[in-house]
Amino acid sequence: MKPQGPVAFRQGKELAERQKGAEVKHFPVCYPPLRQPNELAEGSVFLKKSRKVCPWGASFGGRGAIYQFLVEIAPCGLMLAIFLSFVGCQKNNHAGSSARLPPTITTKGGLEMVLVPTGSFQMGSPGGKEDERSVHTVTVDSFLMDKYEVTQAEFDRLQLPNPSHFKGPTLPVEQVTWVQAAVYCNARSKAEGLTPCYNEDTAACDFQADGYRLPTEAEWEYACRAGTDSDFGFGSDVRKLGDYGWLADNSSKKTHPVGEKRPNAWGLFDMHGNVAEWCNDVYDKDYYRASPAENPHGPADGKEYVLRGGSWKSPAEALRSSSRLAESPGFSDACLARDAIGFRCVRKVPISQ
Ligand SMILES: [Ca+2]
Repeated sequence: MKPQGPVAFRQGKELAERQKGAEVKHFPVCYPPLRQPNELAEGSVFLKKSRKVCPWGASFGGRGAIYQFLVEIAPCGLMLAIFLSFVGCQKNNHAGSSARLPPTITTKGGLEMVLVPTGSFQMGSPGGKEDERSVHTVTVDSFLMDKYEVTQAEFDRLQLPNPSHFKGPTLPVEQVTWVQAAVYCNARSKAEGLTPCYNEDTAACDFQADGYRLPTEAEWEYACRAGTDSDFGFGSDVRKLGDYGWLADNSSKKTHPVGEKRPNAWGLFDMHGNVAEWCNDVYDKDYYRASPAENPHGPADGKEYVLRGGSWKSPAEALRSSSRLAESPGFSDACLARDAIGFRCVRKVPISQ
């Protein structure tokens, strides 16, 4: 029998097809962590401006973006040597001990990615919300992660429709469904001659493929922590949060160009705030109680996908490294915070590198 994929994906895909070209009529309240006292008023304004939702239709792939490949900048051999050296130094890394930045590469498409080293960390937070409290040791393999949130210029480059509310080439793409994010991943893979990770019919992710995909929830938290075990990637002093991210307190109710705030210890920008970021995992509040210790990929099924990092309209609490959010993949509840939802990509470390 042909696999049908996660319930969440099927619902998102069906909804996207139903709503293609439809007028937005109703925006129910979204998940609590992103709900602010003033958001209902903001949402009312947004409703008047909105015309369409879910521009992704039935077409998952096949977009023939044509552009000239750029040359990989990082010398492969030297980079591998540096990377392996760095990996050896990151085992059991803790707050304050990460002095060296991991290497970065520039992809054929011209984007910078950070070589996140393999390692182990404590996932979750004993003082967090209920779904974070089953703190457990997780080990993840090394991977490449976008240094910045995916921008609207990137969608233009790959000739994909820009779904964003706030327009600007250096702004992160938002109002992007999980499905649209997966479409982007596949398009970016094809444009660089890589094997797409996502099955176009089932949304199943091939983790062995060399193309782009969304990070697992474990990869995301590991990268956000960057060797720390504190509330944020820079420590636990919430007064410093504004130096590292855009949140409700400093965003002036909008997204901001990626990379304007300070990066974390591994050189990743906007892991706290600006746009909340889709992960590859289906969300389950109890998943931590029984998740695998090595490279967990999330539950097999569910109605929502994981969002991480909080956003420009979130309180500080939602920007914590371990804070978990979730949303339906196609905004089936017409989430009020959709203009605060974006993503970044990861990719396997190429053997040749
Ligand atoms: Ca972010």
